[in-house]
This record gives sequence, C-alpha cells and structure tokens, in this order.
Amino acid sequence: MSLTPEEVHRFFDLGYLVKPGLYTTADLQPLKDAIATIVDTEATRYVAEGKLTSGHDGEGFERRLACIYAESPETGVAISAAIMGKGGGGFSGGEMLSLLRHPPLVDCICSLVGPDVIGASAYRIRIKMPGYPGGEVPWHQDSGYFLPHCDHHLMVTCWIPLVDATLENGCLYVIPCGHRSGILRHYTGGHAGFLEIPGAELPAEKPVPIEIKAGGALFLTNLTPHASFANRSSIVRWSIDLRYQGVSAPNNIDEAPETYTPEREMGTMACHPSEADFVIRDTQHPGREISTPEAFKNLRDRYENARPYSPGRGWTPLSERKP
Ligand SMILES: O=C(O)CCC(=O)C(=O)O
Repeated sequence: MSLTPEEVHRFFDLGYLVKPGLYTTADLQPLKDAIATIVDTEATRYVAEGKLTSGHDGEGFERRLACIYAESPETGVAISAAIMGKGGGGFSGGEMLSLLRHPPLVDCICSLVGPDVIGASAYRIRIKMPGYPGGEVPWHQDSGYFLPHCDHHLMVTCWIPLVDATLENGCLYVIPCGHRSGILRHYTGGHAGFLEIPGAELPAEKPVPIEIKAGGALFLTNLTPHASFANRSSIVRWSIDLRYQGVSAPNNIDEAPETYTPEREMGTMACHPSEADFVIRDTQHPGREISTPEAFKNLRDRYENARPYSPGRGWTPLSERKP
C-alpha cells in the first residue's frame, strides 16, 4: 500500500497527509494488550499500597486509566510513566516493533523517503487522560526537538490513534503549509514543560483539526507545526507516534552511545542522539534490519540506560521571551 503520486504531492505541498485504515483492529491489539497488562500490574500494586481504593478492573482499555486518574491524578501519571519509560520512548516490546515494521505503513514511508528506511529514535506512546494538562502538547515542529543540522532532512512523523481521535478527546491540529516557513523559534518551558511556539509566532494559516479513526495515520513533516489540546471526553485518547527517515539523514546506526560526548562535533551526530535509531528496511542488506523483539529491546534499552549526551538546540526559556 504505497502512496499515490497525488498523495505524495499533497504531503509535500500541505506538510501533512491523512491515510485511513493502515492498521486493522487486530494489528493494534497486541500493543493495546501489552499496555493493558502494565496498567493492570501497576494498578494492583497501587491498590495494595493503599494509594487507590479500586483498580477499576471492570473498565476496558479506553476507560480504565481515565478512572484511575480521576480518583488519583498522581497515580494516573505514575502509571503513564511506567508505560512510556524514562525518556518517553522506553516501551521497547516486540508489540511496538511490529507496528513500526508494519509493511503497509513502511511502504507508504518508502514513497516519501526512498526504498531504504531508518526508524528514527523518538517514537512515543501518548496517553491523553481526560483533564490531564501534561497530555496537551503545545504548538511545535518536531525539528524543534532535533539537532539543527537535521532541519533540512525529511523525517516523517506518523501519528496513529489506538482509539478514534476526535475533537472532543483531543485530536491533533496542524497548520497547513506551515512547513514552508522553515524552522520556527521554539521556547523551552512551554505548556506542561514541552517546547512551545507562542501563538503570535505561528504562521498565519488557520489550524485544521484532524479527526482520525483508530488505525489510520496522519503523516507530518518534521517542519509541520502541530499541537493537541484538552481531552474533554471520558476516555483516554491513546495514540502512538512513529518517526522515519531516509538513509542519508544523520543517524546513530552502529554507533555506541558512549561515542556521544560534549567534545564530539555536532554535525557528526544523529538528529536525536539520546535514543537509538534502527534499520527498518535495507533492500541491499536485509540482515541489517532490526527484525526480532530481542534485537530491538537490546538496542533500545542500551541507549535508554546510557542516556547518551545530546547538545540540544539552546532554545530560549519562554519566561525570557521578548514581546
Ligand atoms: O499526541 C499528541 O497529542 C501530540 C503528538 C505530537 O506532538 C507529536 O507526535 O509530535
């Protein structure tokens, strides 16, 4: 299921593209089950410790963590952290690898970056619980989080909801054609501690909400401004965001995390050095692909534990912004 020439044109023209139905319900189920198991283990422990009166066991995937958060916001946030891991990309189970390697998705990515594909380090599970301010991600471009020498390389973000994403539960908003402005100024210490582009510094085009059914994908460029706001529903808006790049974009394939030091020249570094990149498709040398859960977990955990040095971009704090 690769993209049509018209879809490729639309992606580069508008900076985003919606592709419904890339994953079936059955495709998503193993990751949902793995997440549900973590929620269950953690909730049971918090009940035993007296931090929750109930594990809300009768609730399903969509509602259980919302009920836990409503009873104890602190516990809901702690369980979210257990799912996401230290840096946000700490879930390294084979269920995630299967979604990352899903052929219909990777075929679409090949239409944008070429036949060989690198899985870019920062993939995330997003847990937007109703009423949780930390689930609202202010306006940014993903390049705001990457090193500056990568701004001109294409990195494709695939945002995939695990439940239907609606206006009510906080679907993503994008600014059509906003990628044409190049990298915008971001500030540290924005809403909920995220990087933020203040509204007054955004491109003038009107933001568009993107409602998508579970299993569809929203493709974004790394320069497309996007944000998501409050979840006013009664369910968790669960989603994942996966990132991909072509082989010519800087990456840390075959590099030890220890080679990332303050002395190293930034231009030689991967775009997001603090997490491991991985080979998704290599047409000439398929043996280089990270295709087993063991190889994926070893690689991801090695970087997650080492937390390699990254120089960052030196954005100004929002509190020091000059009007
Ligand atoms: O899922 C969200 O609400 C925000 C996702 C996001 O900002 C991203 O994928 O870069």
